[in-house]
Amino acid sequence: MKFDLLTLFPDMFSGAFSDSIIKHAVEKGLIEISSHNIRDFAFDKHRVTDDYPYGGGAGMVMKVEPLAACIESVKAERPLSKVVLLTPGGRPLKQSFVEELALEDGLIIICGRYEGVDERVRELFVDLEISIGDFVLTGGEPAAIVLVDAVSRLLPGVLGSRQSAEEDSFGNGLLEYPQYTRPPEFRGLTVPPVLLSGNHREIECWRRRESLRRTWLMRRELLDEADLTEEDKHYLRMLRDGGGTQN
Ligand code: 21W
Repeated sequence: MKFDLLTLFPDMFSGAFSDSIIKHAVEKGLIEISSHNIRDFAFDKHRVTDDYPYGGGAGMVMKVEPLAACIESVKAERPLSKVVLLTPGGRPLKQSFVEELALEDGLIIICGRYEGVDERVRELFVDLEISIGDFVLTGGEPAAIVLVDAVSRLLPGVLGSRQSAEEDSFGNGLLEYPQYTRPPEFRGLTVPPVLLSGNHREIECWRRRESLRRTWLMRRELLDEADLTEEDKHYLRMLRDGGGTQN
């Protein structure tokens, strides 16, 4: 998968993809990441990339001409890639949406700055608008790092066989179960005995119930979409009826 990042601040990405998993995926040729400085496509004397909003108001708007030139230059190299605009008003990123994006040939990702981009960029070039959540960033760059990371780890070969993309939180639609490693006691807090029992059937059952219990407590709405067995539903009914004493 090819990621092209269009930005006014390419330095924000240096270091961002040098962590072991993403870096390794680049080295193995599983993904390719390039950043493009939008300012290199501003051809006026002062290479201006933003301007005052028509109609007035605070802040600046990213100009259409440099963005158009930058997008067209990258798109010419990568005709199959989808053009993504990262914006607070976009479609909220969810694991199911990340799974859809992982099927694409490539993503050309526009990182907005200032108050936003000239609407004609959307009309002319943008295939998808994405938000990473309901909070306000200073620009699209941190969102681009999140998007590249989340999509990359789903591509075949990116995660080692030990880390599986299936098993983790949201991969199965539930929150994670609690995890422990040595020592068996720390400041009076002990590891749940079932994890030391060696009974793999019981461990699996305990972990599933802990996932269900945490999801019920913290993110109840996720249970509507999760794949639940009859046994899961039975356990959830017990939680709902104020249980929790029976395991
Ligand atoms: C923040 C851009 C606020 C625009 C019209 C009139 C990309 C982001 C961003 C930013 C505004 C994402 C306005 C979650 C985010 C991003 C920078 C407000 C004001 N519009 N996902 N006035 N949160 N943020 N525009 O902030 O670029 S994905």
